[in-house]
Amino acid sequence: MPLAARIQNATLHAKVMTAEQAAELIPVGANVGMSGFTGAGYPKAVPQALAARLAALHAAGQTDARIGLWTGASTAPELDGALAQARGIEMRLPYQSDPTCRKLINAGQMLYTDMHLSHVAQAAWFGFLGKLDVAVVEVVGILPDGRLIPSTSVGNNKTWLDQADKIILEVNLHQNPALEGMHDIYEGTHLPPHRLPIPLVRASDRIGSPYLKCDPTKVIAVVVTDQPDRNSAFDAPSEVSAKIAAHILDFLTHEVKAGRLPKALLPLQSGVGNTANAVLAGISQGPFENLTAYTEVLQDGMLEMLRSGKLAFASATALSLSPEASAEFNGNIDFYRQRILLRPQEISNHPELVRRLGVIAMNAMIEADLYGNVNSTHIMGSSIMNGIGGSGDFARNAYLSFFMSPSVAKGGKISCIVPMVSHHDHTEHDVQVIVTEQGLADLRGLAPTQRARQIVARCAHPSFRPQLLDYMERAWQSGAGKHTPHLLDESLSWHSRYLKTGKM
Ligand code: 0RQ
Repeated sequence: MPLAARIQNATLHAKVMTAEQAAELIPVGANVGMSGFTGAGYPKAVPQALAARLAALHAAGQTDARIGLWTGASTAPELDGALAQARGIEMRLPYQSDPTCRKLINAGQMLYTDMHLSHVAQAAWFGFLGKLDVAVVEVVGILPDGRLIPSTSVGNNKTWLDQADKIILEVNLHQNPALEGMHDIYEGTHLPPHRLPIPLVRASDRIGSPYLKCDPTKVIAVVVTDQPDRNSAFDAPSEVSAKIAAHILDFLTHEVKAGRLPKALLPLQSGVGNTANAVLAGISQGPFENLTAYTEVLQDGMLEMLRSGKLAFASATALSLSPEASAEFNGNIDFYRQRILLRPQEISNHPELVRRLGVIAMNAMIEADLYGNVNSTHIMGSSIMNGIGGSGDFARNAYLSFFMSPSVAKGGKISCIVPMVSHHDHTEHDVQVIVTEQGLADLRGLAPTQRARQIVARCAHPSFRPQLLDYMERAWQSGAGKHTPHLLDESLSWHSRYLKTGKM
């Protein structure tokens, strides 16, 4: 397809320049809102050119040559990786999963605001995050009137384009032009006190336009790229994740029999990673038909379910596909366009909609405690792993909220069931079901001490059960008359005791 077919607006066509020229237009110290969500639809050239420019300024002694970097969620080495390696990020929000970013954040050399993904757009509109100076957004194409065909993720692009003073567009020729029509950009999100109900009652409802609006007078540069999204392949489901999937499948089957779920279940949300992908593979083996998804990331597992017909429709904000799944998606895009809508993340993760639809939320965790509090973000209570992402948006508002992980980490040395979580992301009030390969604890309607018994009996690894039971007994005794008994000194030092003594 010729470039003029991708950039149909003559004024914007005249603004085509190199990534290096465009990067020169981003002021040092600016807050920059970039596209990108779980390795999809991120700008591929300008961030690398900007990283090179900031690195050169550092080398010349300008140690404060950094930007504030806002995105939809995690991106890829060409964006997060390049800017982090150049020491070019002052403040990062709202979610990342890049190894260099993680290292710098945990070393105190990069600031990080870890936010619920549904909150980001409104926080920007409220002015809570400061001024957004520049938007850098990957698109598939530009229409004659300047409207944009979104790419493989929508994320916060609508807000960045609205809010930023200046806009740089990356038109990626590698992205399939047939993505046109697969997006649903809702414009009706007003600020309090003028907010109205969002008119979405089914996962498949279209409530907006397929295009992003963009004021052409704000566009300072258009850069043309031709590169695929950098998504990695998923592992084949491990024995552990297959067992987790089987427990969830049994539970959902039981809930249908008990009349608490319809046969087609309720819209599914699934977190990121191999375990989440394996759980979808498990559900697709189950007896359910005509399923729907209301989720933020569409991974290989869901694509497979769409193809097999198990899943009738999927609403998300991003595609996060392995290279093989991406090839299959592009080869059959007309089929998928009938069955997928990509929306802004403030809609895909919106509490009102998650609650209305009765979403079944399934997210991975780092650890859970005896009472069902969950840590999704911090290793040993202090070091950030990725961030809370959308897990809290879904968990708090879901019809059913699952958290899952293997029962042990680090080759069995660390228990993922602990007396007290070392960092709280999801409180006991938002967690209904905990699942490990050992089993599933249904916490609905239980008091704290009942929850603890279920979690230890069903989810803890046998090698850690005696220690957990010992802790519970002593906490129960010393905490007589208390609602949620704890031995505070011991619970807080659970992991550090292991590291010091080699024993729990
Ligand atoms: O570390 O790679 O160094 O060995 O943590 O653990 O088991 O590979 O788990 O890839 O499924 O990720 C919660 C991090 C799980 C992810 C989390 C160590 C373990 C390993 C990763 P190594 P696994 P997964 C919607 C939903 C938050 C965002 C979210 C996540 C590493 O799912 O980021 O849910 N969630 N978004 O060894 C010490 C423990 C440990 C531990 C694991 N208890 N103690 N280390 N590890 N448990 C999507 C979006 O929001 C975009």
